[in-house]
Amino acid sequence: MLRYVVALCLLAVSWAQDCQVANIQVVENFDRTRYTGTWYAVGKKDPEGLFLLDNIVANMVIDENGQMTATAEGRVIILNNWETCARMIATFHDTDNPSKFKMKYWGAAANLQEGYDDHWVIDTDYENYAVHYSCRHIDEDGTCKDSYSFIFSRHATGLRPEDVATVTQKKVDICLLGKYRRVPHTGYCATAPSK
Ligand code: DAO
Repeated sequence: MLRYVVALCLLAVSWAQDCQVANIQVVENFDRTRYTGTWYAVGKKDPEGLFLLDNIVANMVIDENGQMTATAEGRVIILNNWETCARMIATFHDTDNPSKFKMKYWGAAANLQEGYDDHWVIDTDYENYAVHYSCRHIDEDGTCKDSYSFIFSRHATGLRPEDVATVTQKKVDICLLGKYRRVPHTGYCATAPSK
């Protein structure tokens, strides 16, 4: 029996580290109601052709049909060199996994990015942190060729010290450790012209 448990553990560890998108583990028993409200991006791994730079805040809502939607904002530079606060809208489409959504997003105004990305909730305690993951392009070997990931916090100041180890382990699990940058919150979107 012990041998089976050890073998299963080893299998789980190797799955977590083979960087196959298909093997990435997401949070269990995801509760979309508890996920609603304001999340501050405090860390970000950028995709190719990065869009949101900093001051990134998302507000998750559940509409009358039970569908998860969001508004989000963040500082961007568009049209070569024009800095503005992008106000974005997103709707989340359910998949057969309750922690894995497809996210359709667009700008409140023209010239902003739009798309249809994965939105996977890797982990969250709902009250302090959430680790998000999106793979835009899976490589031929099953690893992700173009991903982005937000580390969300309920606190604009960052993660609580007691959550750092958990979040770091999740970064390892999704093969993105060392690829994040800190996302500052300076109040830019409170004063900037919006697009
Ligand atoms: O910033 O480079 C990037 C990619 C992010 C694009 C997604 C913007 C949509 C905002 C909605 C986020 C809600 C979690």
